[in-house]
Amino acid sequence: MKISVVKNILEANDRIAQENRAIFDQKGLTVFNLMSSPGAGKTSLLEKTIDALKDQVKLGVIEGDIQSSQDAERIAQKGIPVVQINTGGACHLDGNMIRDTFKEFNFDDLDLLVVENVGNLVCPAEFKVGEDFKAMILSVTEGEDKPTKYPLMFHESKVLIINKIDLLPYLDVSLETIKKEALKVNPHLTIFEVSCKTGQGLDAWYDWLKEQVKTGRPA
Ligand SMILES: Nc1nc2c(ncn2[C@@H]2O[C@H](COP(=O)(O)OP(=O)(O)OP(=O)(O)O)[C@@H](O)[C@H]2O)c(=O)[nH]1
Ligand SMILES: [Mg+2]
Repeated sequence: MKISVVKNILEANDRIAQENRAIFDQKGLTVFNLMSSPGAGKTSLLEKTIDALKDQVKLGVIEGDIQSSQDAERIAQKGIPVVQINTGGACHLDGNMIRDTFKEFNFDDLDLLVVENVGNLVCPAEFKVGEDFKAMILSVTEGEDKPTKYPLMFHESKVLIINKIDLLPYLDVSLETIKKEALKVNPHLTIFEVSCKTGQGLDAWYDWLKEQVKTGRPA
């Protein structure tokens, strides 16, 4: 009985996500859903990405947090449109929450909409919001075993951004092992190794993302 209730919730969410997706497609908007554990560097990556791309790509951001608007305030300082969702306890964003923000944006003025999900390594991966793809961040401080212990997010993501590589000299963690374990869960992952602190590795991420925006838009 319980299983069927969960299934119904996910099916209802999938329908709403599909409707969102149809609107994004109509507007030629590329949308990605950025997920990670709390503190892995989602907002830091967005701040860097906005600084690097804002003259070339018209960006908007939806921030998801259980409470507070601190991340939205960080993004607003960059001068781009941002809406904060407070889930009030829920550990993920869903299609309905995303749809509720649409009135706050002018999609005709945007190329790329990024959804920063609630910091959580499990729940956000279960829910579609109408995105073109999911991207996740794993920071090296989280350890080598995370792909094996929390496989769903790795499985659902198109991109894995391994962040905080500036800290590797201080940790007993192997980047090669993290990558090997992640690729065991999902051999199709595109992987970037970056530091949002030093900027190392970010150019490759920016180039890849620009390409997604270009190819994601109708001719
Ligand atoms: N050393 C180091 N610290 C980083 C790096 N990226 C982010 N941080 C720090 O990690 C902390 C969390 O970064 P955020 O960008 O707020 O992480 P988040 O994933 O958005 O966090 P939530 O939204 O709360 O889940 C901050 O203190 C950042 O300065 C990095 O590459 N290296
Ligand atoms: Mg954040």
